[in-house]
Amino acid sequence: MSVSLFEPFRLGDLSLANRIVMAPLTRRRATHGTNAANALMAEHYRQRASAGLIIAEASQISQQGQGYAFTPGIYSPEQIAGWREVTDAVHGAGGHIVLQLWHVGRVSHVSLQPGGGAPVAPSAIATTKQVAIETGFVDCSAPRALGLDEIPRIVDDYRKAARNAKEAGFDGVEIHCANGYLIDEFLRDGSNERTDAYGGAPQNRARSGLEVADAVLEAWEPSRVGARISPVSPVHDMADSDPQTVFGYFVGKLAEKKLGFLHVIEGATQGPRDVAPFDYLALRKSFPGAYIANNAYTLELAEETLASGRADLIAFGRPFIANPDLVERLRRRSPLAEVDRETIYAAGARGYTDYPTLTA
Ligand code: 8OZ
Repeated sequence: MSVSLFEPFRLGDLSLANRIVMAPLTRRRATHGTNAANALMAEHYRQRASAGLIIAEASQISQQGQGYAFTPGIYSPEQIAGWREVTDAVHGAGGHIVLQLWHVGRVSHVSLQPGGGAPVAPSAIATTKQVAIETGFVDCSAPRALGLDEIPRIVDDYRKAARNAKEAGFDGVEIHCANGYLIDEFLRDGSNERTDAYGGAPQNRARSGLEVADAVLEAWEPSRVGARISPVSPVHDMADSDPQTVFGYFVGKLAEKKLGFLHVIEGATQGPRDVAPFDYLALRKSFPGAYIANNAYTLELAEETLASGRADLIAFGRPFIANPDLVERLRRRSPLAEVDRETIYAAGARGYTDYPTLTA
């Protein structure tokens, strides 16, 4: 039985208008000083509300969880109020929107950290990659290894952030377990050399992510909670000796907790899909919730993937930047507008809310 991208999909008790998901896209448009979402962001998301589901950009759960200037947070009253404007705008346009909960781990810089301290990570292993602070790109600062007593405090930050997302009017949350940020750093053995209950065997490396899931599930029905993973992505110097085993274990446990969706970056983040062999279908089969496939999907590959039953929903990231009406353009098989790379992470409306629709 063949399904189309443009057919509705039932995600728990939510009725999504189609199977097209807007992937989370970091755009660094939060209000300077408060890192709160704002009217400009509300307009950006409102323009894209024809997606079946919007996964709003990664949002730090605490100041410690921030790694780039001007990304939005979800831990202060101003930030909750800012996101409320966004969720109202999307709901007013008939869309659905969940928030991605983010702790960057070692991908940060001392200037963004509380008291100018070192970023935190499972182990004191630095990434050679850069982050953007207020003044431009800089090398990530060397991280320090988290003490055992600090992990419950971070889990608690996720618990509060999950509650805040509910207060802000989101339809659910996605736990960011991908791209070399904190939970991913625990999962993969290239960044986790701990010898305590949070390192070593896959069961231990998955522990912090599973504790976070439990905390988030105190605020949300499982059907409204998802997780995003990138099992073989080398982004931020990430590596694992046996990704199939550790991600197989992690996803199996998320399935036991009845999470509503699993969102998988297949291949390299912002890169090729075939970077390393991995059996994504095995993950899909072990997870009874919705499988959202992501990374460089074309219309053709998306249709073929849905038709073959390898995914329930397809997440498009970069195409949504320049095509607010991506759903309509795909439906009409119209050419897609090109992204202006200069304004992806810039400030203001240019390259953010000024991309026209087909009919404009
Ligand atoms: C691009 C720039 C900064 C952050 C991710 C949150 O890759 C991000 C991100 C992407 O998940």
